[in-house]
Amino acid sequence: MTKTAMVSGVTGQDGGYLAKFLLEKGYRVFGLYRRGSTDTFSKLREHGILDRIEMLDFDLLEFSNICRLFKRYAPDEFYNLAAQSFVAASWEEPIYTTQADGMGVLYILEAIREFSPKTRLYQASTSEMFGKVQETPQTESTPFYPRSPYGISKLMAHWACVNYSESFGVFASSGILFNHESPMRGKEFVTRKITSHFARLFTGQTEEPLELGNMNAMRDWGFSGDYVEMMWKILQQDKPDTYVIATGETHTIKEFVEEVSKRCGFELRWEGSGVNEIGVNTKTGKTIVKVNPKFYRPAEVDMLIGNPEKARRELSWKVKVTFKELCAMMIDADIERAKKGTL
Ligand code: NAP
Ligand code: F7E
Repeated sequence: MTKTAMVSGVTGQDGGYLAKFLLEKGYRVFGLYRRGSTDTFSKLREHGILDRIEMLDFDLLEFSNICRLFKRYAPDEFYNLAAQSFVAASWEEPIYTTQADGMGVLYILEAIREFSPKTRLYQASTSEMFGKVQETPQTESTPFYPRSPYGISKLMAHWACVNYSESFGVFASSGILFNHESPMRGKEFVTRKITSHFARLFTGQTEEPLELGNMNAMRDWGFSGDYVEMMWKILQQDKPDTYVIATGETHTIKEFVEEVSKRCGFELRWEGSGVNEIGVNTKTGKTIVKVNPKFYRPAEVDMLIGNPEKARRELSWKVKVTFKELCAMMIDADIERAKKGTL
């Protein structure tokens, strides 16, 4: 029989890759999206899958809507990717972030418990729960220390999944995913902010320098297209569990800039330090990167690096796209878009 999967947050970066992956596996896919005044389906169109997904209205804050979805469709699998996912915004919107990313998950768990107890839930947990890291590298047993309202609300959701599994037998699993990027990444996140700006510099569409915050922060960056397969694998296990998905490598924001810059054929030289640090194109003498303290965070997560040993062992997880390949993939895609006028 055809399996059914619901994907919340289907209009986002991971939603598109996951929906595509599930369609290729033969699933009937319901895409859950929130109605807005503007079109949010562009990523699904770019993936070429919009007409193969059954799109349904969904909002994390609307319990009655969530109950109706489970009552009507009782999907085999539910992937909860919907979230206010931008860490920086979570200090500006801490209450909304907590309602959506924390309470929203409780609504889903309650609806499953009440109306669809056989549904398996995948919850999008995050390395932001490790925040001010208590151990390096981070594993499934590293103590949590979130550093933002986003991290706190995701931690609440994470424990709610563990608790509903233990209390009511709900099949609720979490992937603690470290940063993962792609050409479909939102432009507010640092990697895509860098590649979209460098694509415009490269094609001569701007001469303005790229403004960044803390370039010394370090992240364990993987490719979204690889990580969605792990979400699916996590739900195919015999019992609910938690898995760290990461590459096991970490890089500074500055290294990401350098890699992208090199790919564009720019020679970059760093001058100054702290808020006065700039990146100069040695050929033109122009400043192409500068610091703007406006992008610093009230509390930073300085360094993340995951140990995906459990996923390697139990899910046969292997890193396919390296850091260098990821940078190249993202800048190449943005240069193509810039040339076509679709950036
Ligand atoms: P994303 O691109 O920001 O997508 C978020 C999705 O959630 C969008 O489809 C958005 O819809 C939807 N959404 C936001 N608020 C909603 C609400 N109140 N009700 C219903 N839908 C709502 O995020 P992503 O990078 O794909 O990440 C997917 C999930 O993994 C998120 O939960 C994120 O927190 C988590 N995560 C991401 C990473 C990462 O590095 N990417 C790492 C760990 C965990 P609109 O299109 O309407 O805005
Ligand atoms: O920041 C620094 C910033 O916004 C990465 C989300 O998917 O991954 C993501 O969260 C780092 C931070 O991602 C700028 O201070 C410097 O240290 O790309 P980001 P994030 O906060 O790591 C986790 C795992 C998630 O779960 C989240 O949903 O880059 N940084 N300058 C900057 N960041 C941004 N955005 N913009 C800058 O100008």
